[in-house]
Amino acid sequence: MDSLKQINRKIIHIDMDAFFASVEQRDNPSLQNKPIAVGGPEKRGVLATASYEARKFGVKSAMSTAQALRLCPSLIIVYPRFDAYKEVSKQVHQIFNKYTKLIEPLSLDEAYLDVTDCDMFQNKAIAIAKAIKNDIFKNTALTATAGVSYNKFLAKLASGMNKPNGLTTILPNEAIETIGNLSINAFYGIGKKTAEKLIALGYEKGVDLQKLDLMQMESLFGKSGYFYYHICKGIDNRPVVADHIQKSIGIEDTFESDLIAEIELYAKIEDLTERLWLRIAKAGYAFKTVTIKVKYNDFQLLTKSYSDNLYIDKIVNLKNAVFKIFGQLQFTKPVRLLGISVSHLKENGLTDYAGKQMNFPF
Ligand code: TTP
Ligand code: MG
Repeated sequence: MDSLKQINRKIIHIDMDAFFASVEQRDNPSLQNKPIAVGGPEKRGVLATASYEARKFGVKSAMSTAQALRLCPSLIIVYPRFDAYKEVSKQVHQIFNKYTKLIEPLSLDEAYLDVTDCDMFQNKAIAIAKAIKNDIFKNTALTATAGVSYNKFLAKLASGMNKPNGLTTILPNEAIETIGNLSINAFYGIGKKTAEKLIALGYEKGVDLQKLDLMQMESLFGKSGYFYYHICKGIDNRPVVADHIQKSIGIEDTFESDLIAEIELYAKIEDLTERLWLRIAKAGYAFKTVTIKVKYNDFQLLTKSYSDNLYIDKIVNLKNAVFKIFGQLQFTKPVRLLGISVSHLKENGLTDYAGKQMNFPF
């Protein structure tokens, strides 16, 4: 019964194509049809994404700019313009809103839509997805890829199968076979390490996992065994959760050259705290949790959090929390990135406006 009910849902996953790069190509005609990448400078920079022309050379997200230039010497590097991407993201979200209110954004360029109750196009999800793609193109001059199925896992899998500007459907009677053919590396949520372990044990494709019972899946995946056991059978009960609420506010800096001296790190963290407070103050949130993120020069990532029982609503308390965490961190390796974020937010949580103004000359 449960799985029957699931098959009645209609989920669309939308993912903008080469998002940052496409916005740059749209806004600057001299970049069109050329291999471009959006990211940091040649020295120490990392790429956020690359145009499809650049991907032919093997250039991709998270690659160092230096390596990308070795693969594709004619690559044009463009610095990111986050405001432009946010603007497009807002426009696209407004388009989604015409079709359904059940929108779950995953990032600036990706979202799940539950169109089960959408009464446009005779409730045909493929036609709705087509209309959304057209609407996005008409309004933003950018292309998006859509995946259509009866749950989130399959909708996202479908959109990944045919990019860019694709529209792929996985029908209920195709799910088992499609998942069976999926290589372990391509399973959403299975990380590189787990995939390597599974492959070493002889599990290379979905079909190898589909043969296992729940207990075997739990011994392979631990707590996630239950989830993947059902995923392999094409069952994913996760609802599309409309996400109107901001979960965290953060700020981070990648340094031109690595920081080693504690005094430099201290100055940097103080500067970041003050800049973060400006953002918090603008948004008006109080918060309970403060997190510091550190990326070392070998790309090892470390996060450490502190949570207060009461909401923090003053910069002095934010600073105390930040330095409490900072004092517990070991800086054994050169640092290339520092970030701070606050979470467990409360709207309109800042009452101490006078204090805020005194702390900060605007
Ligand atoms: P993605 O949707 O993963 O990538 P994309 O839109 O560039 O390309 P695709 O056609 O394959 O969907 O990410 C969306 C944006 O998020 C991307 O344009 C830039 C940013 N991003 C990063 O900054 N760093 C990353 O490592 C990734 C993967 C994305
Ligand atoms: Mg994308």
